Amino acid sequence: MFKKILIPLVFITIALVLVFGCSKSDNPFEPQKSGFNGTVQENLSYIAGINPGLNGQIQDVDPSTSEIEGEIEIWFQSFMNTSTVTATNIVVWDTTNDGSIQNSSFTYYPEIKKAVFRGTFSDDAVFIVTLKSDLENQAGVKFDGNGNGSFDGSPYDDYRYKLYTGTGNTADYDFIHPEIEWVVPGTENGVDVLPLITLSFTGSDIDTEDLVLGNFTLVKTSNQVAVSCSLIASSHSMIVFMPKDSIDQAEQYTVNVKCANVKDTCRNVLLGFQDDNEGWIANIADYCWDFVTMALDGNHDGNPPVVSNVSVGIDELIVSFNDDIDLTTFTTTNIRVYDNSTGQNLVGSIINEYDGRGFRYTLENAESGTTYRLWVSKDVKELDPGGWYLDGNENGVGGEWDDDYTTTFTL
Ligand SMILES: [Ca+2]
Ligand SMILES: [Ca+2]
Ligand SMILES: [Ca+2]
Ligand SMILES: [Ca+2]
Repeated sequence: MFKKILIPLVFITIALVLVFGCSKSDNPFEPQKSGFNGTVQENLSYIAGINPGLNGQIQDVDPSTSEIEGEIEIWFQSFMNTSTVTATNIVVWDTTNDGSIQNSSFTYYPEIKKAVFRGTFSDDAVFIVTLKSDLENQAGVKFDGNGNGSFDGSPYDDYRYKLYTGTGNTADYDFIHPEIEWVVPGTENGVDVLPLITLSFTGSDIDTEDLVLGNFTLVKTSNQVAVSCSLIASSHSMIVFMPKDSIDQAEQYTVNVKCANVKDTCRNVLLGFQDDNEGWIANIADYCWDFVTMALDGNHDGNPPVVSNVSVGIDELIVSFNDDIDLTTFTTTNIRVYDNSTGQNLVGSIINEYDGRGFRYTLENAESGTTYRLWVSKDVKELDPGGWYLDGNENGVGGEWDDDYTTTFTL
């Protein structure tokens, strides 16, 4: 009797090691076991074990036939809502033959929290087991496969893993979403008027059929008019395209990538820029960035203004810019000085510099020893011919959401 109990226990322990011992990086759908405290999703760790384990081999339980009669077992930690533990929510797919499993049956044993999938599996193939996020335990808790602490539904919160038969290689199939690794030109100015626009992708497995100009567009930022482009090259890791004709000098352009339309060869969707996206969620946002072309003659100016110097004079803060500023933008809305610790506004007057490239902020209300913060809005604008908004983060493109300028000073 003792032996009978012990064997399944040992078996589950082995299965646990197989489930949880696998490299997490290869399986972004593994449910999160930690973090997101205080959220509904924190108790999702209700897979106790699987057999075969992650990337394991499906055994032939009937060697007397040439087919592979196999069994996939899944143990849950929680008592499940039995109406959700169905063949609809636990799906097995043959990726090698792009089909479902022959002669399949599905059984759930609620008293021991175990689900069993049986069927005739093709030999030398790779299979994906998908545990859909609609599976829930008796408390109504569902999967959080993408590990973001919120319920995004299937397929985003599904949990998937791979199995194989014979010579099938589970490494042939991955669940890793590609990201944009780098772009050229980046967010910058001085860009050639006939630029080669290049994007590099992680993973080196982008489906080149998705690398079409319908998914990668260039528009003039001011009027959103599309620029006609030519596809120069594409590969599993890169796309290069360029305008058919020279674009305008000293103008801002926006590159837009329809990430949701770009997938890798295993149908994983492009998420956006590397480490700077929301993960695998519904409605993946387009990725876009701006650049400014070079000025080819003296009648044009392709350089957004930046703050070139801030210094404390006698009773005044002296702020200089590197270009002629539209002085009507030096307003109390666009320029403020705060007490850095209390956030209280320091009342003062704005006096325009005679050279048109700066202002002074009077400090008659400032107190010695106190640290203040100067804030200049991105809405401060230079005069024509540039007419650019402030480039507070000094990346060569003005007026971006994070182009306000701030600095602190102590009297
Ligand atoms: Ca057999
Ligand atoms: Ca989620
Ligand atoms: Ca300028
Ligand atoms: Ca900027």
